[in-house]
Amino acid sequence: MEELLKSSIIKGFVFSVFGELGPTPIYCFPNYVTEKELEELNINSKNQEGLILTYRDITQISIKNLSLFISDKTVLEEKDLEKIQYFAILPYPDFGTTSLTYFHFIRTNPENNPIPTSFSILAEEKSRSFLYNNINRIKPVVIEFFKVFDENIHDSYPPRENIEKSFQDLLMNLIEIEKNPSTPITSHRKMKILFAGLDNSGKTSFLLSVDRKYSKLIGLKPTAGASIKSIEALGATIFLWDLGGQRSFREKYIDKAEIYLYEADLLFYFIDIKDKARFDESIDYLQNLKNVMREFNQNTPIVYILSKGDSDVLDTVEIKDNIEFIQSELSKIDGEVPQEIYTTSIFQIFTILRAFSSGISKLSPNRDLITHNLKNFSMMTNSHLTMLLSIDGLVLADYYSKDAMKITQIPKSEVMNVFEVSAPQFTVLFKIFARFKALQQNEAVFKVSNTIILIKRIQIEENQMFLLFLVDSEKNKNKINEELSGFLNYTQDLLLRYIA
Ligand SMILES: Nc1nc2c(ncn2[C@@H]2O[C@H](COP(=O)(O)OP(=O)(O)OP(=O)(O)O)[C@@H](O)[C@H]2O)c(=O)[nH]1
Ligand SMILES: [Mg+2]
Repeated sequence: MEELLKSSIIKGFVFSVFGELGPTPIYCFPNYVTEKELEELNINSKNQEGLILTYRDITQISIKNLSLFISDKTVLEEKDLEKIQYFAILPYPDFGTTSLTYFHFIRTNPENNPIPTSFSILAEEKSRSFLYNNINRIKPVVIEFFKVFDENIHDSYPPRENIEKSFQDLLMNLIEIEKNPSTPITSHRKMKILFAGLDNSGKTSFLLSVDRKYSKLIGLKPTAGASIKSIEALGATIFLWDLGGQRSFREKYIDKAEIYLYEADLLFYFIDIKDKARFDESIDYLQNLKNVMREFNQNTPIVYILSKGDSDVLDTVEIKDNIEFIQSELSKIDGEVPQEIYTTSIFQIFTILRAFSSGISKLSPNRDLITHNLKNFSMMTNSHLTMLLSIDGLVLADYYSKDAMKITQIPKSEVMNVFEVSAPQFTVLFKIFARFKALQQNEAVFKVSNTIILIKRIQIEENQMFLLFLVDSEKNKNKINEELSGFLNYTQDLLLRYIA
């Protein structure tokens, strides 16, 4: 096993539980070294290729992992605990590794409470794109492994020798994935996002809006073939492929799918909501794209954009019928109404940013655990609604309480929309005022009828982000300030590895 770890970009495993004495490492591969052994290793330092961890190191890893997971102050129903499972990608700069960590509860015997556990697959930091790009293949392997593993844990943990073979089998399964990764392993994560849909469906306009180059929106020409641009976001390079939608180009994408559609991390599919005459043609094209992508065995998530939903037409019977028709057509293809459908309009730039950020967040393995922490933080600080936004106004995570609807008197179906659409505008206001030094502190307060919207600027290493809160009164600020550093402490690493 030690030799296998040396040859792989996977450098080690650490399994820990939250036991009676707090976070405790149980199994570690390669085995940890004692301080004395470490000294000897340092003296004749030829044996340095593998990961060398002391007991203190693996205790540090357990503490870091488990404090992230059980930051939960809310008492969950016991039966729910066993359903909870998260994956997250976390940095361990001290050991030159990045982990894919699996969190779940195990029940050692029926009388005891489920125990929180963490299992970290430590990979070389410079090869961490492997974890991001293959996470959907790694996840089922790990979940299957623990189904069997959990069965064998009763009142005590079997000795390491007895269990090493099963961890070795797990490692071999992961090495199989490493041998034919879905994307070449690089030191910098690169992503490919496709923008497809018929000609004139609004793809290029959407992209220009994302780019904030509003002035270029007038007099757009149809896109000839694929136009590729890249943006840097949250530490990754994201390539945006605008696939011009005229028929001849569409045929080319399908014929040369290995260039255009291969290795796509995400697809935005556009349907012009006003152009009923072409709905069938558009659904056919979508079906073709999906068929080809299925052949590549890539599970590319799709975000549907119903474009040209300008506010003056959105409430008309015609457009409502069109939206309903498209939803039912899409559910015929997918087996259910897809979750990610956004109506956008270039006249409301924030509808576009919101759809875009929902797509980006789909690329983050850490989103679920961040959301979990944000919920916890919101409950502790009595915030009815909380959002975490990137400096560009992308919504990285959000939380809504039932009270949010009552207080704002916005109907349930609308409250999320209203805030997701308006939150980025608050960050823009904040930035404008900050430039004029109108803001003394890193926060701003907006009074909206009898509620308060509080915006705080936060710093996560070199990245600035915003937190937006909906609270009853300014008094909540104290509680928020008290709890903020704790929240940032256990969320920081998740944010640093959000997508890259
Ligand atoms: N009213 C309205 N018009 C829009 C909207 N989005 C795009 N348009 C218009 O639709 C037309 C086509 O938009 P494009 O963005 O060029 O469409 P495309 O999908 O890139 O087209 P191809 O490059 O040929 O595939 C332009 O005249 C845009 O101004 C919208 O939200 N509302
Ligand atoms: Mg175009």
